[in-house]
Amino acid sequence: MLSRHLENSNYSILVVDDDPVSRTLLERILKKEGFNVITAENGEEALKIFKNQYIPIVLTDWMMPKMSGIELCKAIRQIESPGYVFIIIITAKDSRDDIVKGLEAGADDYVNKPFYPPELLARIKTGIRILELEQSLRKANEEIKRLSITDPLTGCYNRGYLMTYLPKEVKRAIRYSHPLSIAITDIDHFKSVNDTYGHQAGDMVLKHFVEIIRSSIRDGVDWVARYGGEEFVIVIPETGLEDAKKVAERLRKKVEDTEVDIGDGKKIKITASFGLVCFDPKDKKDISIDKLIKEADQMLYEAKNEGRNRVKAKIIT
Ligand code: GH3
Ligand code: MG
Ligand code: MG
Repeated sequence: MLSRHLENSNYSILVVDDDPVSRTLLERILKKEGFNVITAENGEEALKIFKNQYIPIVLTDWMMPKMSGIELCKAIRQIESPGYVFIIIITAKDSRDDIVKGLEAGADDYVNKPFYPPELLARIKTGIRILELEQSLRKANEEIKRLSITDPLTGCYNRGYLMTYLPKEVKRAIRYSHPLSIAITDIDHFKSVNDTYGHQAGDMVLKHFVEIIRSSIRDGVDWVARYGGEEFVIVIPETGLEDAKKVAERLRKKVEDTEVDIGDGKKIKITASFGLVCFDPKDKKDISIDKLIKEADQMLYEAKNEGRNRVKAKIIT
């Protein structure tokens, strides 16, 4: 009894009825079961409440002034909510055609007036089962979506995300006429880390490297994606070449200065090279992702050639 009460208290129910006696009766029954109850006198008022807050269960009368239960059902189904809304129509109408009409308007279930409280509560319980199922599906979908864009080793975005979202960054840069900088960074002599300390140590270095990048870029604006083995692309929106150079230089320095714990009490130092490019819509109308990456790759190649552990940068013209 007590645990059911606690569970029910997780659910709010919107009771919509123009008749104060029915409304109060419903409210009393539901509150006794532990539910949070919110009441409204007609569909219009209910919709206003609903638009301000997601309420998972709605019990509504059919015939009401201003907005009927049927219209309310239809309106609720048009709203995008963070979860499913289970709607029960409580009505004196009980012809088969009325029932069909109610269900077609978007109701999940109906109860005849005068209602038998245990039946109503049992139907609400059915609704809760559906709501729980929907929530767990929603969570599972979110997790799948998260995994599909994440590099499992380092936790940063993967190449698929990069190829989907970098074009959006370019479009946004063009739309607002703001510069966009990107850097490709690659750990120097990483193969020798693997060869000397083993693949597992190499993995720890990769994780550490990404951690440094993530903790040093603007949260929610700049982002990093794994482009290939030990190559990462850092996207720095709304940033011109000079400021982006400072970002890359700061990262380079931090990588150089930080020791990486590779287990067994061993610590090593690494360095990385950076190829940085800036696309400025003021100088150039448009750019393909291929070209953007290719140009950054070229800069990275030069940074490697000139001795590694450095930033090479240019404006794309
Ligand atoms: P450079 O300074 O020219 O970049 O030399 P490098 O040795 O870093 O470059 P190279 O591209 O020859 O080596 C990259 C190495 O990265 C080879 C590959 O085995 C290793 N690698 C790629 N992905 C992973 C990974 O997920 N974990 C580990 N441990 N190593 C990886
Ligand atoms: Mg390398
Ligand atoms: Mg490489």
